Amino acid sequence: MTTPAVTYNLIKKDKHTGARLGQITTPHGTFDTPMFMPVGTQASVKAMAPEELKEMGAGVILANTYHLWLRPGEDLVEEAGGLHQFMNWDQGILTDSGGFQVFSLAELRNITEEGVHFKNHLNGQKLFLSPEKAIAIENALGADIMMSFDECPPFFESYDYIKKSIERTSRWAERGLRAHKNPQTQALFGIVQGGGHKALREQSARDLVSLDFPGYSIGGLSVGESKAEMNHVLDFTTPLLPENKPRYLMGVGSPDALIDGVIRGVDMFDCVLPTRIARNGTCMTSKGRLVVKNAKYARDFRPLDEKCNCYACRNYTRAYIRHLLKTDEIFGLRLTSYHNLYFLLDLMRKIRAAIKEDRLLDFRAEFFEEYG
Ligand code: PRF
Ligand code: ZN
Repeated sequence: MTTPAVTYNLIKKDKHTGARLGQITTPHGTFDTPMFMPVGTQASVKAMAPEELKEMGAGVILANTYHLWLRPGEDLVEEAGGLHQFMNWDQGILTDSGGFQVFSLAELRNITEEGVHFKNHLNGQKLFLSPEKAIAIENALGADIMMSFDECPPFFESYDYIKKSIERTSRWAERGLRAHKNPQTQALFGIVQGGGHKALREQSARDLVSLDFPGYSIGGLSVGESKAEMNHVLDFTTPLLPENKPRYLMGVGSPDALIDGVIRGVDMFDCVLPTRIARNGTCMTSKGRLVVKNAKYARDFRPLDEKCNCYACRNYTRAYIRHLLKTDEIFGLRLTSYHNLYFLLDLMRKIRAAIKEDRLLDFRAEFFEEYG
C-alpha cells in the first residue's frame, strides 16, 4: 500500500455556506485551507525572498512549467536537485502545466489531439507541448502538486467547440496520469473546464472524477467573464467534486473573489494580481485599493493600511513608499509586494477563523462594508 503524495483533511464545514476548513499535507509540510498561493512563475515570487514568504505565512507557492522549461530548462533544475533545492524553498510547491501559458503567451498555436504546436514567446522558435511532455517536465521540476495539461477555452466559446475541447482535455488528463512517474511524491490534479456551460462542466467533472485524481482544479474562469458569471459556474461545479479531495480555483486572487470562492467550497487559489499590481504602486487594503503613487499621499505619514500588521506597514509610511516608487528604488516595490501578499494571506487567515466559528457570511458582510 503506497501513501499518496498529498492528502486532504477536511476539518470542518461552515454551517451556512459551502466553505470548508481543512489541511493539505505534502512531502514539504502541511498548510491550512482555504489558502492563497503566491505565484513564483520563474521559481521566484517576484521581489520576495523565501524567508519573507515564510514569515508572512505562505506554506505553498506556484511555479510555471512553461517558463521553467524554456529557461533554465527542467534538466538544469533537476540537476540542481529539483525546484525546492534550486530556489531554496522547503515548503509546498505547485506547478501549472503550461497549457494555460501556451494559450495566453505564445503565438501561432495549433491544437491537435497529440498536443499543442506554438512559438516560443521569447525567440519565436517552434515548440510542441503534449500531455506526456508537460508531465515529464513537471516530474523533473519535482513540485509537490502538478497540474494536468489542459486547454483553457474562452469563457464565451460555443458549446460545440468547448464540448470537443473538454473531451480532448479529459483524454489529455488520462494520458498525463499514465505518463506520471512519481505519484508517491507528486500529486497530479485534474482540471475541470467547460466554459460557462453547465452540462459541459458536469461532463468534464464526471470524466476527471472517474480517473480518481488526488485533487481537482477549476480552470477556465477569471478569463474575462463577470464575477457573477464566475460565481454561478462555481455554484454548480464545486458540488460535482469529491468532498475528500482539495479543490483549486486557478488564477483567482482579488479579495472579493477569494471570499466568494471559499463560500462555494474552494480550498486553494493563486494569482499574480497582488504582486503584479504592487509593482505599479497599487496596494490592497481593508478600505479597498490604494494607489500609493498618487500625489495625495506625498505627505501622508500613515502606513499603507492602518489595520495591517505586516513588515511594510509596521515600519514605513505611504509618503516614504511613494517616494521610493517615484524614484524607481527597488525597495519600494519590495514593500508593496510584501504588503499585498501579506494582505491576502491574512485575509485567508481571517476567512479560516470565520469558518471555524460559522460566521463566514457575517465576515463577508463586514469585509465588503469596509472594502467597498
Ligand atoms: N488552466 C491552467 N492554468 C490556469 C488556468 C486554466 O484554465 C487559469 C484560468 N483562470 C489560470 N491558470 N492549466
Ligand atoms: Zn501591510
